[in-house]
Amino acid sequence: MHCRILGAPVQDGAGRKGCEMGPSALRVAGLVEALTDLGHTVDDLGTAAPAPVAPISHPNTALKALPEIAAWTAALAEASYRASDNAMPIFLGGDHAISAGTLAGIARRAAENRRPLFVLWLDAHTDFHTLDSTTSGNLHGVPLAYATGRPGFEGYFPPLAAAIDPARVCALGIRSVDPAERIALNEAGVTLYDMRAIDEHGISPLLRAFLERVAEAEGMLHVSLDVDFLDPSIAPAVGTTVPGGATLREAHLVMEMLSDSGLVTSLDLVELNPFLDERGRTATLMVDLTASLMGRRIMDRPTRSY
Ligand code: EXY
Ligand code: MN
Ligand code: MN
Ligand code: MN
Repeated sequence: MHCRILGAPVQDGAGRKGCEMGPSALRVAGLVEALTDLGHTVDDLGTAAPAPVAPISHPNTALKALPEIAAWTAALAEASYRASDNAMPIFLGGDHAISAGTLAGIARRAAENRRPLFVLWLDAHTDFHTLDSTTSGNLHGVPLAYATGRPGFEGYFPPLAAAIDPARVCALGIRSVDPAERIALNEAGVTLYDMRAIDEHGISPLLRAFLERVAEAEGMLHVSLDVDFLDPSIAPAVGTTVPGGATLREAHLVMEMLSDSGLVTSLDLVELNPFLDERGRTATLMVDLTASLMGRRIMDRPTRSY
């Protein structure tokens, strides 16, 4: 497969600095080599450049870094849209605010191709706040709300060429949802599998049901992998750790099932904060999970202790 890598070192959407180093850490952890070793052709486009913006004020005074993020996501959306040949875009965060841009760009591409777009959101959080409902003001908590067309982003984030249908979103690994998100999620119809559902049923039947919907609709599938989907014991390098996350094998099973499905058309790797890592173990795990998504089988996996 032809993959196209784009780094987006956004960190102002998170509560603590450090995600700016994410793309470099993933490259140092061998992302490109892992993909080429699997026989993929990799174009590494480097890093999206920020666009200068005039400062904007917003009634929610908790908001931080609004103009910068809006500009970043616009540039990213354009880049992902422009990269719309049959290559598979892989976006390297940067905090999860970059997915406001990646989702917007991919949704535009799906609409032009007249294909339904599905999203698998692998995260402890639903990132479903609006600019009005967020209380932390951290914009990594809003990308899914923005991309599914929730109100209040007009004039602050770029207008969407196409909104993603929230009924085509599956959030897996959830274990930290704010009250305002919970209300919105119920109304929106997002398929929400929290860690209780995973513990009770296992990953396989939950993910299989979603993948059958994608296949049935001949849809495109965007996967957004937030480091904090994983349990902090195996992935400490993220600023928003939540105990009780996915195990190493649960995470690899998700990726192996996605690989077998052949349905994935784009990927975000987000929230890696190398400043919080321990000898690159989290970056290495994210690369290994990407390799599983891109076809590496368990028998071919290098011996590692994360
Ligand atoms: N819901 C909380 C907030 O809005 O601040 C926590 C968001 C964490 C977001 C990280 C990227 O997943
Ligand atoms: Mn090429
Ligand atoms: Mn997230
Ligand atoms: Mn998260």
